[in-house]
Amino acid sequence: MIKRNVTLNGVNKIVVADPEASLADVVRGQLGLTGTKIGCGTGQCGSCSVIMDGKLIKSCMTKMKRVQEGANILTIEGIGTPDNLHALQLSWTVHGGAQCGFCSPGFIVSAKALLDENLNPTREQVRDWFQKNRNACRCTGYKPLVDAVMDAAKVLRGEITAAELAFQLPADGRIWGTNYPRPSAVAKVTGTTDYGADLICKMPPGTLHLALVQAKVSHAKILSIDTAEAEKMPGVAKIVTHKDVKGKNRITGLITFPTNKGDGWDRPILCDEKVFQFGDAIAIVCADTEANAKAAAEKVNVLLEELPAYMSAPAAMADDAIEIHPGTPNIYYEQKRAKGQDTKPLMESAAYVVEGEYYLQRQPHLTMEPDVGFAYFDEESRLTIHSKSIGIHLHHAMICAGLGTEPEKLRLVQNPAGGTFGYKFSPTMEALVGVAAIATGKPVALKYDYYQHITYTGKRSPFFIKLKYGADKDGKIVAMEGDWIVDHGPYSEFGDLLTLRGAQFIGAGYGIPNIRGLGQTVCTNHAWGSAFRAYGSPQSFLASECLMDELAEKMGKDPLELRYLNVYRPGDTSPTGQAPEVYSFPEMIDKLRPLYQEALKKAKMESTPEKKKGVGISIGVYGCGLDGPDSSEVTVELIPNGVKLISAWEDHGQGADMGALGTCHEALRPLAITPDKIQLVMNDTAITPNSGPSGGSRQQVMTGNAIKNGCEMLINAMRKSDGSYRTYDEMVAENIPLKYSGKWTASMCTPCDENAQGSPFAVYMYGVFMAEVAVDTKTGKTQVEKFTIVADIGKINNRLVVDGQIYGGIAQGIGLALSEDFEDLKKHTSLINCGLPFAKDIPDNIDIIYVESPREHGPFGAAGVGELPLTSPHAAVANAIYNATGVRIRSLPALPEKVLAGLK
Ligand code: MCN
Ligand code: FES
Ligand code: FES
Repeated sequence: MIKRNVTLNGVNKIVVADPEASLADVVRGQLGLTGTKIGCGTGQCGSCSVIMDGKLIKSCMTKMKRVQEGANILTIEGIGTPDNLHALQLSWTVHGGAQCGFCSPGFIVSAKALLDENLNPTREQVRDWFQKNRNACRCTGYKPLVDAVMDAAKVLRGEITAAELAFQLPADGRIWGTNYPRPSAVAKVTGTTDYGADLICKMPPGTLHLALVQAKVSHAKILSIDTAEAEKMPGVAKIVTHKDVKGKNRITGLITFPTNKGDGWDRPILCDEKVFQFGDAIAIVCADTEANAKAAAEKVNVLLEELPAYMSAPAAMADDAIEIHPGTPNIYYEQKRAKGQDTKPLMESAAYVVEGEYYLQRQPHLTMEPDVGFAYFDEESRLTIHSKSIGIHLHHAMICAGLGTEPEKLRLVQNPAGGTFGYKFSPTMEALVGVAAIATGKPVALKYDYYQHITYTGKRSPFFIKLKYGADKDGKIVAMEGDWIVDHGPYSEFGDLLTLRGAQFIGAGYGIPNIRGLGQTVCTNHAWGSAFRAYGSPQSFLASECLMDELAEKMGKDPLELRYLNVYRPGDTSPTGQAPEVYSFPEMIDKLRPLYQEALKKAKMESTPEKKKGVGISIGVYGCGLDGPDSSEVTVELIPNGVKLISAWEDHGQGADMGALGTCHEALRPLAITPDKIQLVMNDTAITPNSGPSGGSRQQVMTGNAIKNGCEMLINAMRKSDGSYRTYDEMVAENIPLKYSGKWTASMCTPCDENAQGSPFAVYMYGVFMAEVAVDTKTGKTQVEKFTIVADIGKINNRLVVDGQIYGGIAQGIGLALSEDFEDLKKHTSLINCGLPFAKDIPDNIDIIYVESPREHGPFGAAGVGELPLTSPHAAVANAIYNATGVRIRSLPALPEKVLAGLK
């Protein structure tokens, strides 16, 4: 042990610590300052940034032995507090810098170090600083963070006051459509939000810490599991294996379609007979400390017989491939698409025919917060599981039978989440902490390190797509044909639904009358397929939007004008045969056209043989909801000092709190209450009704409508005959109920049939994307210099939130286009190796143009937004690379070596 006298946030402290411990662990665990977050834990993300003796450092990489006697340490807690925000913290809230907020303390500390050095930086200097110091954010696309630093610097220089920077409530008190900062922003920017790992630091004594024994191969038969040696290790309370699981020991994938050849019960909680993928959990060590649990996990002996591992769909589809789940064929689901006439004769007679083959990679989510959860028995003896779940009621149904718990004895709670982007549409560790709590009867906690987080959570499923368009002499597409293969990894959950997404979105946006094709879902031994923002559509649009450019080229037509000719117009229907609810594309393209023409001119002017510049276009569409008559429920209750809104609008970081507050405030406008009078109660199956998962960009529409419905009922009950409203006391005195259940069902929707025909969603989001790129012809490296999106997401609830959603989604699209992948289990195991974009990889120049067509079925005209910006920005980038260089990249990511090979 070492002793140090340090000054921590201006206060003298004596610290006694293990010299090998990290400063991050000591600050968080021993000193209780959990504002400093641990993301990657390996110096790549900056979540743990602190300032020591005037220098910005990564506390996860700083061992206590390197902390000098008398060191002066500044953490986020020393920068400002919720009632005394530093200008940077205020600016972060005003610019929407904290979405999930997990990166915010690290960024703010980093920005403080920059402004201490240079109080008048340029935007480029701010970007350089974040790049150099490796401050990573997965939510915001960086631009709002640069905006925040620039405005904070103005306050610190005395050019504007903090009051001038702060959000001003409009005179009419209405917050709908404004930049009202989300309610959780202040806690996020001050480091006072407790995420899962912070809550674990604050669990009661006696909590057991868990470590997993995981498979290091991708496919094997389990011959034996020997825990004897591990049980004797220090601090071990129990080693849990499949034998300890009381229930079915399976997580059900809740198969969506009866034609699925599997039954959905294919994912073990703890492996019993087989290992299906790298990282599969085989046993759980429960011990007094995390270190003891991890040491003991090393001593569990698992004897395996390795089986051939099928690491991609074609390998698992080969004739000689064995069944990964014996009894279920590796191709376990097929989805036909058939609209209009047979396409064969139409292709033969078409004036123009183009075809191409495309592959979209296994995109990793790369949230800043690694997966985390804990479990205990509550005061009603309910097994209570806290996690990052963005579908608490859904996950309840998926894990209950596997655990062997009575449904009413299982409770799921969502912790504040540091981003999920859909990976938490799947249960991850919920059932693991659940079985450990049942087996030990104690509170238990489990944190994945970043390696586990990458290798043992779901990924975007790769699609292999063959696509063909037949067009008439003017370029109007008359027929589309094509098959797609979905590599869904070993677990079937939602694999059939994802395959259907191909049928819904390949070619979406265009009124193509005749379509044929077949999608196949394939079981493999690579990472299991989980949801990822825009689920199934980036795969679909890579094919249909790049092929559109190929058609334009073949015809000698401008790609934007060819799109203009083909986009939905009255009388057209979508690939599923549904009439669009609005026809905004022509107006959207009209808005983009002058900018596009200008961009083309600029690219031509600035292009040199060393740096070739180009412009690419794509369109994107996505549905808001789960297929068919999706529904949501909330409770609205009048309380003495306002209104309580109880919902399970789970928060990934997108802004569920703001969404709920903004919608509720708008619905309650007749009561003229201020936003602070609306109390939000969220995300606990014991308290909140089933609002459905935060997937499919559904909550603003589904839960938004349910909130509106509940508020209307309350207002009706409060209304007096003279048109004024009863007070709380008057309601109580007259014995009028105070609590109303708001519900909404998309009853106008029908799920798709066996030909993928139907009206699956009531509301869609529409986007037109334009990427401007420069390709270095020596290295093959592509830089996106500017990005423009025209978005129709209906009426906007919160402008700050939707701007943030769009910036962040586009940044993920640029990563998808150029760098991100999870293929090589040895290489793709860190943020940098997985290709996470840092500040300088994303343009500072991102323009958003809104077309707000009101939606009949959206609350106050709103559609969703979350997934729109990741539907097809990558296709615009791929098209721009072609425009710049003539190199057509059909398999992403467009790594420099691929582009270079094309150039040669
Ligand atoms: N909104 C609005 N006006 C509109 C539409 C939406 O102000 N016209 C706001 C909503 O109030 C909400 C946000 O935009 O705060 C997103 O709303 P919506 O599109 O309905 O999506 P959900 O709330 O259902 O969120 C899920 C969606 C999905 S599916 C993924 S994946 C996702 C996403 O949102 N993951 C995210 N955004 C994310 N953002 C962050 N920072 N982190 C993630 O993991
Ligand atoms: Fe320290 Fe990522 S750099 S947690
Ligand atoms: Fe930066 Fe979520 S706000 S990672």
